[in-house]
Amino acid sequence: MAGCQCTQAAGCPTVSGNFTRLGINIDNYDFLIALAGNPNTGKTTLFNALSGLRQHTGNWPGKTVVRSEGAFRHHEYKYKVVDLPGTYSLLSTSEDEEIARDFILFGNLDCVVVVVDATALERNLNLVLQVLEITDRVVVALNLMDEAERKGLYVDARKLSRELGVPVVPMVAREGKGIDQLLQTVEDVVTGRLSTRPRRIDLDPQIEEAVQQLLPHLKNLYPHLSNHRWLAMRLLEGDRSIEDAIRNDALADPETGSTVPADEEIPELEAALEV
Ligand SMILES: Nc1nc2c(ncn2[C@@H]2O[C@H](COP(=O)(O)OP(=O)(O)O)[C@@H](O)[C@H]2O)c(=O)[nH]1
Ligand SMILES: [Mg+2]
Repeated sequence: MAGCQCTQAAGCPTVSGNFTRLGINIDNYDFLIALAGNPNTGKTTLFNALSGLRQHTGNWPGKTVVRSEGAFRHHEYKYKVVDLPGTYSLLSTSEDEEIARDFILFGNLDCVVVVVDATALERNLNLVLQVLEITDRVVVALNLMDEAERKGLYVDARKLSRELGVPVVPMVAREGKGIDQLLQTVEDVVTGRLSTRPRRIDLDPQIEEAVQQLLPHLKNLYPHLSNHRWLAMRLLEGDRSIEDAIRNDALADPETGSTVPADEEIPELEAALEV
């Protein structure tokens, strides 16, 4: 069982900065991973298989949504794994989507495992592509392969992996099939032995130009973040939750605290957004 048992991050003496906001208990682990995916794809089945009884359930800080985290070891590494709420997208239109999105964006994750239903790939790939826009440390767990077979569907995992630019591991989580390969693949990604090349959408040249204008400002403000391009795209779309996060200094580095230049930078950001 993880060391910290409190469900209220604010009352936990071992958490600080962004970690408090995201509700991560700082335990002794080498790598932090999250399970994302549409509802009913087998995330919790996989989560249970990975963490067994080493689980801790609470709420996401300030939310009514249940948060489960567990710990496991594979080879010489200790992992913390978080079971994210099931979502069809990361557009932040519901509490679940917001939690999943913020955790993938700001949770300092070493890898996101996106669990997909092999019998409903088209619907599931929507979320995969959104996660690939945010991070390149992604492994796709192609689950329910038994159901796909039963329905006469053949999914070519290698081809899918080439198309997506990230590893795809076929699985039957309920029977424990594919878990070894998944863990080996996750290890390869978190240790940097395997580098991914996520498929990303090409932007319209005018939007690309606007993104390029925003990037230096965002990099300057948030050197600790790795997804400046994604932030720029959301700002150009007029995403209120990201605008608010910038204004409220919610994207600050947990190590150094406040993003000091925010007051001077916001007018510059706004000017860049006028293009
Ligand atoms: N046939 C089959 N069923 C599975 C598999 N993995 C999970 N399930 C079942 O799918 C249902 C949803 O699983 P769950 O882990 O709760 O999905 P979640 O909503 O993504 O957390 C449960 O009835 C599981 O037993 C699998 O690989 N094959
Ligand atoms: Mg679940």
